Amino acid sequence: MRPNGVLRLALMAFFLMSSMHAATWKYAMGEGESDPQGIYAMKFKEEIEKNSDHKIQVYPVGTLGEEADILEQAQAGLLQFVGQSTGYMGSSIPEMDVFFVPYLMPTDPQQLDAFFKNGKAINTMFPKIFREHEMELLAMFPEGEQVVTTMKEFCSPEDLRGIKIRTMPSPLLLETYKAFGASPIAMSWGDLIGALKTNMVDGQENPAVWIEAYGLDGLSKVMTYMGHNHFTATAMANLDFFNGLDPKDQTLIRNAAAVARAHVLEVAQEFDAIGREKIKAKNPDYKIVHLSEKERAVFRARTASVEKAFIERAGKRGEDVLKQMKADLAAVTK
Ligand code: 6CS
Repeated sequence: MRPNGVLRLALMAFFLMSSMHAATWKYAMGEGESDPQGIYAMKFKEEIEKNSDHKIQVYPVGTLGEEADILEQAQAGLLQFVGQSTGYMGSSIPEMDVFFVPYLMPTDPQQLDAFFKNGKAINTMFPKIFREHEMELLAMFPEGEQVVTTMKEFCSPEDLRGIKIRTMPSPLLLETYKAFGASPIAMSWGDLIGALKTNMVDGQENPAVWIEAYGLDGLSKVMTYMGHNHFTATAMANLDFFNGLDPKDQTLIRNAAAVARAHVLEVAQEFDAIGREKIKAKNPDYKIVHLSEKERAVFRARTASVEKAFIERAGKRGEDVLKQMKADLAAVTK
């Protein structure tokens, strides 16, 4: 074989190997590109593509199915990555419902950062739990403080009696709003706008950035901060896919996930404030209420039944996760 033939063969093998190595990975998420999960995904994509020959194809919510569908697709290996709201995960990973036990997270932004960055439950316990469900946890992050939109003001469980509050499909969120005195209805995001317009539900909870972005303030009269929770999102990889990668690519993914989480932790708080300001500017008559500590204490006193319901469903490990979340909360708020 002529020398240049050997060289050509070597070059072809090299490019074949490098093309085999350069992949396009699918990343589906539960929000749009300009929403917090989208900001996370686009930063992750930027980091992966900046530091390797791989590409990331991002699929916003609705392109490959609704929020409830994409975790199953990722677990089946149809997707390499998935971004998901915790409110859609409790039915497949019961321990994830711990994120719906009220008053378990700090409200102060710095304390919240530390809770997500250093908490043992999130950074040590959940990665092990996710692996049992065919997923490699890459990041968890808050998108903004949960705030409740309704047609009438409320400041006590009595005021919420008979009020139909939509919740994400997490079984524990129904328990939470029953404990708060309301009549909760579990519903996917895709059905909520119609349900609000037809008075099938009276209200719902989401962060201000989401309320403003999707016009939920236009379908309510007041939004109330109870200090009861934050909207938490996750980013994960299919476990078989991740374990099948060479260590270099695993490190690439973990580094990209860490950079993206730091980025979204930074912008999510600002975004939430911007969302609130936009609501005030758009609709000066719209009421924004912050319950007092005394009023919050009445709701907080009702969380025991929610914790009990969580442990009944998530078992001993759920109880251990709950204990650790409380210890993590104490560690950042002391
Ligand atoms: O309320 C929901 O279901 C939606 N809310 C947010 C903040 N993200 C996606 C989720 O589907």
